[in-house]
Amino acid sequence: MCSVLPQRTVCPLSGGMLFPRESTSRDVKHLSGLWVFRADKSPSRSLGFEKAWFKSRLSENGPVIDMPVPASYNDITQDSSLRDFLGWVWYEREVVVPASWIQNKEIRVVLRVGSAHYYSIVWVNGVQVAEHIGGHLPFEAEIGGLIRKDPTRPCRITIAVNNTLTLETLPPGTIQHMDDPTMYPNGYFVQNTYFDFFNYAGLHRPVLLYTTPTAYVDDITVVTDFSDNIGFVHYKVSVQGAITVSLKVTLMNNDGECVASSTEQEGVLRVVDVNLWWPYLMHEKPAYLYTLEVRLTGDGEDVYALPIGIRTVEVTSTQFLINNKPFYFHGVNKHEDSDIRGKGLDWPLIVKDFNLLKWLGANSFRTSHYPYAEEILQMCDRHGIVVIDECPGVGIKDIRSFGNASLTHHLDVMDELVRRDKNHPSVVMWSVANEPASEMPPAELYFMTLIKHTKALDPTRPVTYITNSNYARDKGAPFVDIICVNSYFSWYHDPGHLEVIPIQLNTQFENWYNRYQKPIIQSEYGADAVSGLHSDPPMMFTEEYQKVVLQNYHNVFDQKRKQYVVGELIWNFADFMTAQGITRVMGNKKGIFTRQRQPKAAAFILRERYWSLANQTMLPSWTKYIPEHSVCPHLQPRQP
Ligand code: BDP
Repeated sequence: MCSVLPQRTVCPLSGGMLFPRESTSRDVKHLSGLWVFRADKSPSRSLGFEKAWFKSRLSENGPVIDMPVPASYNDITQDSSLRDFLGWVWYEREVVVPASWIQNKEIRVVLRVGSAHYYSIVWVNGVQVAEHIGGHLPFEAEIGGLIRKDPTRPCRITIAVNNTLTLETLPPGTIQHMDDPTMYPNGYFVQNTYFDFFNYAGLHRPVLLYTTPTAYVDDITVVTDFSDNIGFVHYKVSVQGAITVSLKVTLMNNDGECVASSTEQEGVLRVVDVNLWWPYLMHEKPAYLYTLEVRLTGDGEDVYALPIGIRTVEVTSTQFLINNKPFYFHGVNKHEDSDIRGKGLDWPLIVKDFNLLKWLGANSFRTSHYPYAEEILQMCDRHGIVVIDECPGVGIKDIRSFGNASLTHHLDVMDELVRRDKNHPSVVMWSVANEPASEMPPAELYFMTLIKHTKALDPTRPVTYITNSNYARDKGAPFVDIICVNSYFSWYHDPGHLEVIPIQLNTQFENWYNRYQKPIIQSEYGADAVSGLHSDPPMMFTEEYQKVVLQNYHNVFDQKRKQYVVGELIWNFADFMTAQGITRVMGNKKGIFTRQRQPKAAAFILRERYWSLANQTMLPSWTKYIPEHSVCPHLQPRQP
């Protein structure tokens, strides 16, 4: 058995992106709630810049409306021109900052934007403090100096966000101008995208202010390992603003007891009788988390407490191993998507989705097709849901999106993604793209560079991209650790012909495995079903058809998972919104739950299957567990 991921090194640090947490040395002030908003509907979309809307209150230079943050702005009003708007929108919020933040010059005040889709510029009291490209990852600016300039004024934060996509953005898109006056109004243009979800925009994740001392913990990188009952936590702390670094690193178990400590900035902590981080349904105590507390002393005290899980991930030619045990992904693909909120972070929705995942017996999901909120990954860490973490490389279909500018941006996005998510035990693999045109000649160099780069950033996790291209023509497959393949037999191919699934799926697996000898995940499969639509014998778009598609796939999975198939992820967890088009009825209906999270018939099929798979794949030592969510007596775990 040969591991392709033998190294356990700590990746280099350059500027951290630690999640803002309160501590004895740090405050957090959330700015969620109502912001002031205006879309710049001027023909050039640049009136806001010409008139410098950032220089004074937005309400002083035109009409404004209320806009909730976090949320996409598209579905908040009754105005279809805002739903389908292209260009700059302007958000503003005034904040009263605690006096202590102003008075104490030894405090850094940081403004953090969790996600602004797609391109954004931020001003504080009229001064530009940040500019960020990319809609799914956080960015920050230190604003202490600025707000101290005039302590009597509230701090006015203005954020302009533009949802225009180009051939060099991730995801890519193009703007098409329609110049024929007999067909279109003057100045008419539309945005074309090559992905299948609505291009929601706005401030999608929390915006907040947090403080740190001027000498502060900037980044922590943790890589874990174990041998017998000893866990090893390799760590590295990056400190900024301190002349001399003096610190204490303490690892605490989940009872708050110290299990290991050190005063070195970089080192290895040894944990006796280690509790490993196990996925949900694999172990009776899944998702065990320790806390790594870093306490900086000397020039001023800073404390940061990072939850960590001790686990390993490896890939062989036929298996995916977590803690040296075979792991089978039985999970879902999701979207950040819901009624009214669009892609806005919403806690009731997040908790509901995790309850549904557990009800389903799902042990994993893929963040199709962009990085999800950090808050969601934290839930995965805490509940043992395994994550394939995908970057927004979706819809790379045009040969011009394989150029240098695109690649450079893609590499930057992977830097940002790995920096943000490297310490999550739930994240077990990076996906650098979904269904790119990987048969095009430039794909070979592009993916070789991208995958090598990602492995250099993080040598401890496998890297893949999701393909639906032909096995013989796929240029990037030689570089991935795992083949992830999407297919829609009897849907996009041979629509209505359920009988072709067994043979075509079998051929798909055999071809890929024989050519590359790498484990395979069926990273998407499914069929649209309009909830409440029925027919027997099954016809396309009914709940029965969706159910039978799944069952046909499952029969083949059951043969191949004995060999080299290591996972199955349904497309999709829930119905989701897309651009309007003749193949979409109010969005994509391949969800096993509706957009409102009610189950279709397929959800019950999948639930039976996933609990049964859990029953077969859990660790033998775990014999007393009765799945609290299962109502099916025949799905109880095996007895001793
Ligand atoms: C797959 C894409 C996914 C689509 C799905 C579909 O990866 O984004 O939503 O097809 O058409 O190929 O439902």
